[in-house]
Amino acid sequence: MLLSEIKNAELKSWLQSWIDLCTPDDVVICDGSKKQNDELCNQMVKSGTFIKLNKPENSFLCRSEVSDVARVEERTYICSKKQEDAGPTNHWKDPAEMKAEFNVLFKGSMKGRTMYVIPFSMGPIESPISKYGIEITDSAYVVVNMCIMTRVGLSVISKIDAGAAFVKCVHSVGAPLADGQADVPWPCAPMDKKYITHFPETREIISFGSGYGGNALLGKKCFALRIASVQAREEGWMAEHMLILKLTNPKGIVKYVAAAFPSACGKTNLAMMEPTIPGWKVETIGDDISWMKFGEDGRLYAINPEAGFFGVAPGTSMKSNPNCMRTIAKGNSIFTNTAITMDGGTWWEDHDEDPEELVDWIRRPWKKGCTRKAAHPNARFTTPAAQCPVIAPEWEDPRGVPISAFLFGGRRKTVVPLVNEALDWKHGVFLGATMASEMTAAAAGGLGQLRFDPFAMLPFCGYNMGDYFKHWLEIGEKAGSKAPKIFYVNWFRKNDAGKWLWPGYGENSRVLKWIFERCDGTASCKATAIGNLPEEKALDLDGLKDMTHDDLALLLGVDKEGWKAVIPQIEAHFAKFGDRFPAELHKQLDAMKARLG
Ligand code: GTP
Ligand code: SPV
Ligand code: MN
Repeated sequence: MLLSEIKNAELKSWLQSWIDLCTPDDVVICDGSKKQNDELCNQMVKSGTFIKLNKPENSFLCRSEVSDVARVEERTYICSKKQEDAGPTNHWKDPAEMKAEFNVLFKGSMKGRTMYVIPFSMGPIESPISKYGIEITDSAYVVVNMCIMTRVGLSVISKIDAGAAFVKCVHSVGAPLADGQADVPWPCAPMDKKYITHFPETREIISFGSGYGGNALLGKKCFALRIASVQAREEGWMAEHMLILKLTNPKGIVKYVAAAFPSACGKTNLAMMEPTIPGWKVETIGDDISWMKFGEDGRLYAINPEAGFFGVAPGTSMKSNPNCMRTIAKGNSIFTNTAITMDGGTWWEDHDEDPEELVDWIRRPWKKGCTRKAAHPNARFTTPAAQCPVIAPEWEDPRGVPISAFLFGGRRKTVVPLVNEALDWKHGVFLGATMASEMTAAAAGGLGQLRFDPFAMLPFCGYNMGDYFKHWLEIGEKAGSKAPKIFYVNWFRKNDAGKWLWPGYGENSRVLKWIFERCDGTASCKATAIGNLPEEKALDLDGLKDMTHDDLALLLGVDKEGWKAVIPQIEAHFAKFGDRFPAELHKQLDAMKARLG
């Protein structure tokens, strides 16, 4: 397709203004075809950006520049007109000032490169819940990743030509090439030039200087969460950092569950887990993002706006996540910052294979026993969701699937029990608002530090989080008795010796079973100061090895002193939001204090 064939005047003039500013050598409209994809992959193999792997088939390894390995929250901004609309948890810049700065940064930024124009749909192209975007980028790596993660095709341009709205996404690696200058495998700009910016009022995203993940694949966190959360609040729906799974009990009864865990805290794993308890089945709808709207029956229906998984590689194995291993074994995948084996396969920490020798992600020789990590902790695979052997047949149903339960969770070594059911929706919103987790390698900086990460949305809420809490309370009002039940889970409790108390992964099905049966009102619980917890006998522990009563008592107990100790931290966390904060959550905190005595 040629630029001149685009009919929509707004799209045409927007594209032209960026072509004029960035002065690329060439402009290519992406059609999502296999042919174009193969050409780009071959071109990246030639240029040294990609290595074609011997296995799995049609798959590639890409190694980034060592400083461009994760989302950069410090360089991420919400550029709303008023700073208070970005709120205390977001970095903010004035939209006019930011654009003035971009006029300098983007000037000639694509010189020596091709500008790709990617028309994409978040959600099935014909779904009424879906939304469209156009991403401009000067990175072929971004194009081939977007072709896996979203639905790329010229039919999106037809929709826009016919008047459909679209989110404007602009991305440049920020590394123009002077005449005759040789390219590097992973071009990017220095940290102080990187910007990941969002203009919620005009539905625009502008990203400069990074080529990695959520910084560059703009359909994902930038659009499907930061911009979509603003749209969702205005239009009465929800855009959440949640996996969606289908849970079937031995009688064949189905419930859909959506779970919000912070980055690298277990969404992909839970979404496609293999239950260890007989007769139960888990199938996948999505592993990272959920868009939910009310259906005609008053229930919340969820779609997965993505088409692929951009998953954490280290820790993924046939033991922890067999269905994910089977998904990537089918090929058609991109591996970023993993190690490469001597026979041209990929490897990362806790992989099933145990090779003697490797080349690590920074291209250094690596031998078994070496204390250095061979893969970057945030190394990722990009793989088509359709290849997942347990993808639910209805995963692309344009109507979405009705949600019965929301799970919140994070990494907590201490205090937080294995599972806790909220007393009601408002208490559930309190649990979501007070979520805290130890930081992971998914974002640069702060590894291991405990931070509040409400609803796993701290880095992804595109507006004032005080208003976001109110939106959650309003959704509950609207849903009434049809609201999903809310639970808080923690797979990451440790004992004093630093060992996991809970085996996790497929064994989490025991917790899912209790949740399923709580939704049906058939499982028992004990009321405690923090919520409803399972008694030991209510949790199916049949066949669970190496679990002592002492461990279980810790996992299913209420650490009253531990909870009392976090109250001042919760108070300080709530105080940040000033008058945008809903009074209801102060009431919830007071009620918890009273229950703790
Ligand atoms: P993002 O893609 O960053 O949003 O991450 P995610 O939430 O999808 O996390 P993912 O499922 O990729 O898990 C991240 C890490 O947590 C991996 O190293 C897993 O092995 C580990 N993990 C996942 N589930 C469990 C569990 O039940 N127990 C333990 N101990 N570790 C887990
Ligand atoms: C996350 O960090 O939550 C991710 C990876 O899912 S990224 O796409 O880089 O945001
Ligand atoms: Mn994520």
